[in-house]
This record gives sequence, C-alpha cells and structure tokens, in this order.
Amino acid sequence: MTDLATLETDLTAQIAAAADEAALEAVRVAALGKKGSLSALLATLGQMAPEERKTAGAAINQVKDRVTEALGQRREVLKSAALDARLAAETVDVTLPVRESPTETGRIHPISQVMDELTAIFADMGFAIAEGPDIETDDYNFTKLNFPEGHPAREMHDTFFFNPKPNGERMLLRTHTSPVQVRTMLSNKPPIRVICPGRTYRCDSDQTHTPMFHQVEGLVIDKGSHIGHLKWILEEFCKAFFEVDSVKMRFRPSFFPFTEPSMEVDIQCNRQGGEVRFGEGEDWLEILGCGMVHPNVIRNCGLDPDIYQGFAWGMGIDRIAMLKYGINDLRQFFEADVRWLSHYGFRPLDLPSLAGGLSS
Ligand code: 2NL
Repeated sequence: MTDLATLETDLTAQIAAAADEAALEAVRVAALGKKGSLSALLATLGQMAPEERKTAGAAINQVKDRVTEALGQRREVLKSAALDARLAAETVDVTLPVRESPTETGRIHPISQVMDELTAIFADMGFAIAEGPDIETDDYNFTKLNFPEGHPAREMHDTFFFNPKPNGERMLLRTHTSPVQVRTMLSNKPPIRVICPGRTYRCDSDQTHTPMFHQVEGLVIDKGSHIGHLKWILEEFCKAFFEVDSVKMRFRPSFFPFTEPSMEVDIQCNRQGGEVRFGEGEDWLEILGCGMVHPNVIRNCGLDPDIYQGFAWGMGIDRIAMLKYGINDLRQFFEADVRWLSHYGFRPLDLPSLAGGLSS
C-alpha cells in the first residue's frame, strides 16, 4: 500500500474511533490542520515534476475530500448522541407536585390569632388599639395605678427589676399592660376607648405560669360611663370571642388597687366530656378582672375624677387562647415546636374578621 492509502485507512479508523466531538476535532486538526499529515503531503507537491504532481495532487485531494466527508458524517452522529445523552440526563418529571409556598405551609401562632380576634372584636365596637414599651418606670407600672409605696400588692406582682440608675430610679419589666392606659390618659383627652394587648412579665414559672405572658386590658373614660356599660361590653365580647349566641356571666367582688369597686368575672360553661363548651352547662370559669377606675388613678393621670368616670378590665390572652382552642399545656406556647404549630396554628391568609368568622 502506498503511504497515502495507509494514511487514509489510519485517518478513517481514527474518525470512527473518536468518542466525542472534542476527540473528533483533534483528529481533524492532526490531518487537515496547518501542520496536519494530509497538509504535509500536499506540501510535497511543489517539489514534484509536473506530470507526477498532477496524478499525486488529484489522489491526495480525493483522500482529503473523503476524510472531510467522513469527519462531517461522524460529527453529525456524535452531535445527535450528545443531544440524546443530555436529554436523558436532564429530564424533568413535570407530573411531580409543586412544592407548597410559605403562604400555604406557614402557620399563625394561636396567641397571635387570639390577639387578632380580640382586636377585631373591640375595633368593631369603636375601640382604638394602643401599645407601649415592655420596659417601664415604677411610676407608670405601680405608683400612678394607686399602688401605695411599700404596699404588699407591689411584692405580689413578682416584678423583674433592673439595676437602679444613679438617681435611684428603678426601671422594670411591666407586670401588666396598665401603664399603656396610663400613657393614653396622660396624652389624650376623653372620651377614651382603648384596648392594650401585649407582653407582660412576672418572676413566676410553673405548670400554669410562664415568666413572660400576654394580657389584654381595656379602658373607657367618659363623663357618664358606668358599670352597665362595662357589663354590656364584656358580654358582647364573650359572645363574639367564644362564637356563641348567649353567655351567662357572674360578677364576684374582688380587689385591685386601681379599681373600686373591683370584680372578677366567670362565664358559664359545660366541662363534661373533657372539653369546655360555652353558652351552656352548670360550671363557672374565671376569665377576667374588671372594675370602675379608682378616682386616684384618674387624678394621677391628669383628669378630674369629679368630671370623668371610667371602667377597665384585664385578661390573660394565653389562658383564653387555651380555653378556646383546647390547648392544655401553657408551656407548649413557648417551645417553638413546628410540629405543635402545624397542629394548633392558623392559616396565614385566613384573617379573623367579624364578617368572615373569627376562627373559621
Ligand atoms: C386581671 C385584672 C384588670 C384593670 C385590669 C386597669 C387599668 C387602668 C386603670 C384601672 Cl389604667 N384598671 N386595668 C382593671 C381591672 C382588672 O385586670 O385579672 N388581669 C389578668
């Protein structure tokens, strides 16, 4: 065999053996590139006699054409194999379900839900919502609320105090949300109708107490407000909150330094069968404390108690959330367990409203 025929056989074999486009390109460069084997043969034509050059030139060019043709065919085969491999590797199963979005999987904590329910109910009755700082002065948390200096009621609140300032003033974590109402009275003119939901703190921790808990308090100050208004508001609230047509309520005498008279309120319920049902039954359940605002408190907050009367109430949000949603362990509220939350939590786009149903 001539050198040319050997070269053609070699190149044809190399083309057939090229496993991918990069390998094939290397074969092409080695044959037809500037320094390639076929190019080198073509370069020898210059030194040949004219007759010899004619036949050799034609023969080399025919080989070059066949090699070029074989390269082209092999390139097409490799290209379509590469595409097949990519299509197989990159398949997507379009029948797989789409992953749920956070608006579907996220849950609202029952305490947030109950706060939203409370605010919807009272906003509907014309109440404003007020908030204030968690860190308060002794004056706003106790003194203005008619807790005498050194009175045992101050000790009963199990207060978290901060270290005293150089001037002797002691800041504290508010033990109730009442300082928010104090601030409201100091900065607003009556008539006042506010509710104040928020975090409160007492140094107490057991089965039924956590050092941080949630309260909502309400305050009405006006010229003719009386206990009848208070009873009506609380009744309307209980019916709306527990989603029943009627509730029986019982007002028992009690004591708070900031109200006179003071009362504790029970609602009638049925505890048979493990769960609590409202609007029926023979049992009583304490849900809140209330009373007429003490004249000293009205005076301490810059108003004349001979002109203005008011009433106020307060309740524990954690407790009423447990009652309404059948949660039996207070501490689970604060354990941040997503499994617990996915069971007891609420869907984020189902906002409580009186028209749409509070908890549906
Ligand atoms: C309870 C009882 C109550 C108030 C809170 C209040 C606030 C001001 C003036 C007068 Cl500024 N009163 N708040 C009144 C009565 C009861 O809470 O058992 N809370 C969990």
